[in-house]
Amino acid sequence: FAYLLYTHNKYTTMESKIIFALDVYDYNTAMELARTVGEKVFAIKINWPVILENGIKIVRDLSKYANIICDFKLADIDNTVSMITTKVKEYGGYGIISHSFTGLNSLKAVVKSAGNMKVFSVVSMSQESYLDNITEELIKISREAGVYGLVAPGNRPYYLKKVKELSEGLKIISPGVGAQGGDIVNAMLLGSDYVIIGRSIYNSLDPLGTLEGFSSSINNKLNK
Ligand code: NUP
Repeated sequence: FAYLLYTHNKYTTMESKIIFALDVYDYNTAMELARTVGEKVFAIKINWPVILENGIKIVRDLSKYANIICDFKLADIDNTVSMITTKVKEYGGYGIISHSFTGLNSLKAVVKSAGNMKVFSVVSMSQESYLDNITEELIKISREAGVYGLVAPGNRPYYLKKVKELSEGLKIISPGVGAQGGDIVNAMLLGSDYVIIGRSIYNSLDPLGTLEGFSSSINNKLNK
């Protein structure tokens, strides 16, 4: 338990507005990227690629360098989402991402098993083909379930703005910046609290420099 407390927040720059999406397969590559950028980001978000290759234990290993958010996009019955969430907590996850279209009971089960972990629910996606017709209801369900934050697209301004208007103080984290065409400053101005950036950073020749470039573009434009 003490180990978990120690790893949480120890190294991460809480002021950073960037969540790094670490979508690689290879263990050493993942650890090296985490070591390089961990101190400069709010959190590192991992997804199925790195888990399928390495197993859940990598959450604990990566937690040495940053808060880890597990983007598992849970979408199942209450018992199954509880079992998955419990495992993520056991391995020191900082946060977990769940879908919300499965409804209140399922999302409540995630929040309950998450304990101190932050739960973020997807209410709109960066994929243009996402079915946005129930976004308003998804936000309502999310609030009722007691999630910490919402996932809303940083590359689709209309939907990001709409989510922000209905979010009532829930944190908004936004993918879609960089490789998917979204602009970091626009996303922040429209209401994202944190932007999620993957390929633009890990595919660049200088991941740390690229990350710092994103950070300074926020600081330059938003602090004026
Ligand atoms: O709507 C979403 N869009 C999206 O890209 C919800 C997500 N969770 N993501 C994830 O964010 C996606 O799976 C990937 O891990 C990251 C974006 O990465 P990139 O496009 O910056 O490389």
